[in-house]
Amino acid sequence: MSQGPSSTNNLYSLQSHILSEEALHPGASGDFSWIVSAISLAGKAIAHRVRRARLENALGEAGETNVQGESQQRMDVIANEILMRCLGSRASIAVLASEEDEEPTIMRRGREGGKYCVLFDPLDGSSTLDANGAVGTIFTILRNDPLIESAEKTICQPGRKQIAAGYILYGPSTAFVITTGSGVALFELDPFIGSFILVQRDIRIPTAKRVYSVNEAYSASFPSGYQAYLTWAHANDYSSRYIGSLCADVHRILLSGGVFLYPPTTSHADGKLRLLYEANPMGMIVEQAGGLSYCATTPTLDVQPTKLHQRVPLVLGSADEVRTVLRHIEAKR
Ligand code: P6P
Repeated sequence: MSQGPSSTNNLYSLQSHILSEEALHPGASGDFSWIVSAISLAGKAIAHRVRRARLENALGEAGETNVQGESQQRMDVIANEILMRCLGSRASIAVLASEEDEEPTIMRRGREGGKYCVLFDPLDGSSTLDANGAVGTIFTILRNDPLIESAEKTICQPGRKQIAAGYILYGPSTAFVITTGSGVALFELDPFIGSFILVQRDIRIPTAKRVYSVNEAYSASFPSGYQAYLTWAHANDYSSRYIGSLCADVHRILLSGGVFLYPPTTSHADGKLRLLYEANPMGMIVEQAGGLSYCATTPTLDVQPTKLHQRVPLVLGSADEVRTVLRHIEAKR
């Protein structure tokens, strides 16, 4: 993590952080910094629209079903459009891919340039917006390979190859969490100056915390190893916290520890969460903060993706807590 000013007494913005990270890479062109800057701009614009959504009658369903077979919320469409408009103008982007779009959007291929691919879930958890719940934008940045013809093949890279990952959580405050592979930094939006201000650098997840986060309504259909873990947790004074919005559940675990589980269920035999733009970015953040992230018994970041909207089971959080879940899964294999 770059040695910028201490986060306690100086005003240190996301922009300053990006530029100081860039300075660590001699010869950096600034293309990557421009992309993070575009995501920051999109985050501010989406935060504004999320906060005004009820006043502007922008809540509820858009009347369409997305590629996931889920009913699209109007705010999903608005957030997706904002991200496309902010990122589309960056010359360094070859491919954009969104949870909301069936196919990747090819911006530049082959000799047209474009060093990076950006994948995102524009507004994860948007169905909780009607109840004023916290929602988030999840993003990941990959290198482009101009020699690979297919855009989908280009972005199907294991999570270990991500060069940056993060999320923007629209809650009581707007939090911007990012890692570029050397620790995790937390910024908070100061709406009065319109900047994301550094509040914590190099976040470390507590190695243990007796809190699990899972939708227990589906537990009867969980594989037996996950059921055995829950039975063990119930007998060992664990408490449960589940918001049902991935960014909010992960943010709580990042700051105070615990373990998040989304096991295979009857309706989602491979798990519900998407590998490329949900599990991988969250997995990189959690690993960079000293935690663990697994898809069944494989480290999330080692899973080889095969398609853009591929779903996976997910267990992530405090290292000791994830190991306890894995022990129960292994014992029932
Ligand atoms: P369930 C939101 O729809 C989401 O994709 C994630 O944000 C969240 O972790 C999960 O689904 C919640 O799923 O089945 O518990 O409602």
